[in-house]
Amino acid sequence: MSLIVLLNGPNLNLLGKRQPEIYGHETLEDVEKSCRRLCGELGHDLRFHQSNREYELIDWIHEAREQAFGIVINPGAFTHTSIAILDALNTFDGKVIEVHISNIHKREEFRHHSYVSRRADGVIAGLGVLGYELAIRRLADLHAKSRAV
Ligand code: DHK
Repeated sequence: MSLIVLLNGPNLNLLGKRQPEIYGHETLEDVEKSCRRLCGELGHDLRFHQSNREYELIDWIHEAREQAFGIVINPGAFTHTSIAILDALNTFDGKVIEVHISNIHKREEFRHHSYVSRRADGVIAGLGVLGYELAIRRLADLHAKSRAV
């Protein structure tokens, strides 16, 4: 299994246009391109999705169960509200890295709590869109280590 599933939640389709002072100028297509390039270099396949609908994110997590060794997820605002996404991630046996483009801890109080962090093996926040690539590198590393033993 060499598949990584990368999921983006609500409003991240507007990356580059939406509050660039917080989320930067790169678009989600830019992020997808750089993540695909990196996965290619690392010898992994990438499935890249974005949805504004909670159930779609949950369905993609379920799909990943039998197919992927790792999930990178930026759940957007569902980070702070969704027990359903947490429950879905708890059905997944691989590694999970949670990514936030902005530093959620420096922002409004309601962004400080993450349901997803109760499941995540690692959390990246505030490193801009570079966080996605770092998350992929971490998953690739963990995968290589798990095969070495
Ligand atoms: C993205 C969002 O859409 C917000 O709702 C989160 C996260 C933060 C980010 O930084 O990527 O609070």
